[in-house]
Amino acid sequence: MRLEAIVGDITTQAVDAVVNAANSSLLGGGGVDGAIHRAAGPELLQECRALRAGDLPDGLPVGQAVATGAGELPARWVIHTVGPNANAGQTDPALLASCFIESLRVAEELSAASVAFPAVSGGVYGWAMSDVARIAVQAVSGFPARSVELVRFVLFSSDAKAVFDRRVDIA
Ligand code: AR6
Repeated sequence: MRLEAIVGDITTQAVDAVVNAANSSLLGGGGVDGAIHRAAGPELLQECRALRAGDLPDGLPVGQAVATGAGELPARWVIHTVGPNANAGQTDPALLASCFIESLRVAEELSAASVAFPAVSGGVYGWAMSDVARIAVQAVSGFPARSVELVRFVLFSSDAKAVFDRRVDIA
């Protein structure tokens, strides 16, 4: 599995699966979540509503992941995960690691070869970017991938990319 970090907009990534830093409602929000829903169009929200009406009446728990189609995005699937919210006292690194591991597990179920991750919990949910990078790279590089060949971390600033690059380089 190859790991890379780039500066970019995750909604423009032509990968098999784009990971969304969602909230438990799965019904949209700000940040990456808002950008993905805007770019994907109403089909994505419809699929999320169907999940809530079906298997996930109480929403998606923190640290879990679930896939939908990707609407108008250049990706094939969106894998929604819910990061821990440090501002609400959710500071267990295992919960954040679980977001990356569970997202990759879902990607493997889809036989995805390429996956793009944002800095889950590194925005509104208040985790330090250095902690997100360390936990993300450790979780991804320890994952026993079969179908997934490329994991791309798509960061919104060159500062965040530099933090990820340091971890990717020693992984
Ligand atoms: N592409 C790549 N990265 C982005 C983009 C983008 N288009 N937009 C923002 N980022 P956040 P969280 C960066 O807040 O901390 C939502 O309202 C951003 O600069 O999106 O997990 C959800 O509905 C930051 O570094 O996710 C939840 O309620 C990183 O993505 C809550 O926010 C993650 O920031 C989730 O908070």
